[in-house]
Amino acid sequence: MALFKTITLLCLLVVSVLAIKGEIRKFPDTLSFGVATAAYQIEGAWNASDKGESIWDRFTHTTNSIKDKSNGDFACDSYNQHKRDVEMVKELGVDFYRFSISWSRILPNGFSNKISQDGIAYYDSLIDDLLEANIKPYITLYHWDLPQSLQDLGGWTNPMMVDYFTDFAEVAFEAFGDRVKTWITFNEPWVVCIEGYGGISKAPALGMNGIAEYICAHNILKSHAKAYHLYDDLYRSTQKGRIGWSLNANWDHPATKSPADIEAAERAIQMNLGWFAHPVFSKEGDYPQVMKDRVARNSLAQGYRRSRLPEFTPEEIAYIKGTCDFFGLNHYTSTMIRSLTTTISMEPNFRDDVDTDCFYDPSWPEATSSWLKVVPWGFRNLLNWITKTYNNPEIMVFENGFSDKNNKDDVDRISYYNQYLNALLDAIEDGCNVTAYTAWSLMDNFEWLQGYTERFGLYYVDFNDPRRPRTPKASALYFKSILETRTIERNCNAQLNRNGTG
Ligand code: GBE
Repeated sequence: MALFKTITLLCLLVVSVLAIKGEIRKFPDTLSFGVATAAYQIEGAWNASDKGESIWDRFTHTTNSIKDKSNGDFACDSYNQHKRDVEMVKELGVDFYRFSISWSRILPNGFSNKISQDGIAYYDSLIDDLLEANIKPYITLYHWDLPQSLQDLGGWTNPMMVDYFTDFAEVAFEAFGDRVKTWITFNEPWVVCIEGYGGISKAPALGMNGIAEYICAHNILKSHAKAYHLYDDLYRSTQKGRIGWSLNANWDHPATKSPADIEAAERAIQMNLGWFAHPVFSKEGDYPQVMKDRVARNSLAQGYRRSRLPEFTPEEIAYIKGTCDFFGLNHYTSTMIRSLTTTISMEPNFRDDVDTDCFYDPSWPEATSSWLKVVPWGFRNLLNWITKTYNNPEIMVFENGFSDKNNKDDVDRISYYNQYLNALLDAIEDGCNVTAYTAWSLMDNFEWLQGYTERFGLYYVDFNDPRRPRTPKASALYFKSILETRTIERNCNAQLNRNGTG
């Protein structure tokens, strides 16, 4: 691609000019870079060969929930175009590519008695092409696309899922573990449970607020731990890989310096991130104390005979503790938190259990996604909070990114990455042990409820063209130049603004 090379050279030139104008900062050699995607968001081929139906197939086909009435039937057509995907990943010059496996593509009915040879062959080929290009494959086992057959049995509210998930994980370790050395069991269990079980904005849209999300999380924690122990007991010594999961978290910032707001912000982080992180990363294990107290208090006031938050046995607490080789983090944005003094409503609700008022500071720059504001210092604070709270774990950032509507000359995305990568460097200088940074996403894709109306890609995908051509956006070239030099200018935003393009 001659054009690509020319533009790259131009970008490097811009960076050098900036070097003269502003400070250039170097990334440590211990930090590796990647890009990420997820199966349902890119693959398409929803019923190719013997693939089974997933909850996202069912949800998009049978509800009216997706903003542009679209679905992932065809998506980016990566099932047929993964060679092009690998080419792009290679062009960017990243160290690793994080993608997810579609459970129902390799186990069509959800169970491990029947393994799809075509499903395995697809991921085999993707993995081999990546390795050939000298890019490490990082696999997410569960990025939200449960086989519908398992949903029919209750999905994550069914304790049997612990075994079914572990079976699925074992099939993946057996098939791919000779070549894949980084495993992520679950992507954002908070989103799975809060949005899919408590709420209705992700499949299966159960909407049993205050009840189902806690059961879901309980079973996912056990599923994760069991898959971890399986890897640890049977595969680690020969395959020599690492395994963890990836938790989503905002930075929750106290709206004022009042002790009540400071306490509320801490409670918000504990009951969102800590819900999943405390059982695994804290010294004591189990759910955070503040969470156990709050949910129990509200449950009793609402007339329940026990807390809506299930309890772990001491054996389970010990079994779950320590089941991550790294702290996987997906981070995009921040929230302001104020304390509330609500009277307890009789309808159970996770947000009432947390009992804080969240809002966005109106001064924060916006993305297209309503929940995404540009707050780079929040990233630095969050990394420091994790480092302090969980005794300095190795942190791998598995997602970070910015959405817009339809822009190939995406200066706002460049500015976002510049600011967030600077914040990451600040955190490393503060002493945080961050070893991976991942941009979401390699390319525009199916953005769940938002369909194709919000774009996160470094590569532009033309969803009106049946061939789904991909073209690098300005941000792809910017990312590439960062990877080539392993440096970043301190403030490209000011530069963009000065040029009147930001
Ligand atoms: C990730 O989640 C996903 O892993 C990825 O699949 C997705 O494409 C990408 O982000 C971009 O969205 O009104 O504040 O309560 C908050 C990102 C919803 C984490 C959205 C939940 C972002 C956490 C809604 N957020 N999400 S509200």
